[in-house]
Amino acid sequence: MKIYIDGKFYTEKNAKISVFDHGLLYGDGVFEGIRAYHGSIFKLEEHISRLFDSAKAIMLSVPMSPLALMRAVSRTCWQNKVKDGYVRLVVTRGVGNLGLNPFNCRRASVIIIAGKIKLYPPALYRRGLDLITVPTTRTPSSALNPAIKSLNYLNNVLAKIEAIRAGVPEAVMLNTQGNVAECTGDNLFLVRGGQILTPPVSAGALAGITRKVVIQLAGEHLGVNVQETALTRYDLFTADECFLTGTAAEIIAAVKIDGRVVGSGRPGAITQRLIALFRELTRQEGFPIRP
Ligand code: PXG
Repeated sequence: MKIYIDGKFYTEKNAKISVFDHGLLYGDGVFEGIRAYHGSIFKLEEHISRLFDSAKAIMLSVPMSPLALMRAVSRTCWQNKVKDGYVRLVVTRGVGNLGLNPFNCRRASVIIIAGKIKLYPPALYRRGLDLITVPTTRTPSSALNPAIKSLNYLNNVLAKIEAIRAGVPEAVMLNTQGNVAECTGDNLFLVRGGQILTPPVSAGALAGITRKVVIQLAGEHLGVNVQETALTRYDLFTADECFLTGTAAEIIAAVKIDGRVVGSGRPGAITQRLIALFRELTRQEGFPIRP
């Protein structure tokens, strides 16, 4: 594997960053998880744009232009012969001293890893997920806005631990008001009476790129206007269908939540249509992988 760090490629063994990088010392940095399908990078511009927004929010100056970054992502895929895979793009605050002042760090570092994606097993896509709501709430936006895709993922990691220890693969996170925010690495949607609902980003969710794609596909192909509205656990329990969206998971049904069977207990019709539409779109568009 060849890993991109600040303009150069390194072998996996030699791809190293300093122990004084504030990305490590303080989780100070931002990232993106991006997918390639059939030799093209899906929604690359949107990912780069969100990365720049996250960086701006934490006053991190990305040391490359958006276009140069897009080309670097493409080159890293090419170098690794990745046609279908996963790209992790990380911008760390860079090397500083042992104090949290980010302004002592000279220059941000850009790291790009292109490899294989770990998926939920295929059987889970056919059957659907079992979810629980967890005690750890999503960080309020007044503390650390969940819209920032930062290297500070402990909030999500704690929720993931709670889910896995309870024997389910993913957690539903609530906000401090008790409304549904999102899952640890996915956005959440419900279907009820033919309507599709999802929490607004302001409830404490990342503005997911897959989420946005699903909203567009539902509008254009199913004639359904997705409603962004506050959702409670009651709404989860009484939904006809539930599904999660994310770059890693793509679209996956949830069929049980806190022990309540969702709808028929199998992936629903609207979920399945969206999965087919999403798959089709990933075949049609993307930023080409080039040397
Ligand atoms: N919420 C959170 C908290 C996320 O981290 C999503 C929603 C979905 O957003 P996108 O833009 O992907 O539709 C995410 C995305 C990983 C990994 O390696 C995590 C994400 C994406 C890809 C890989 O854990 N999180």
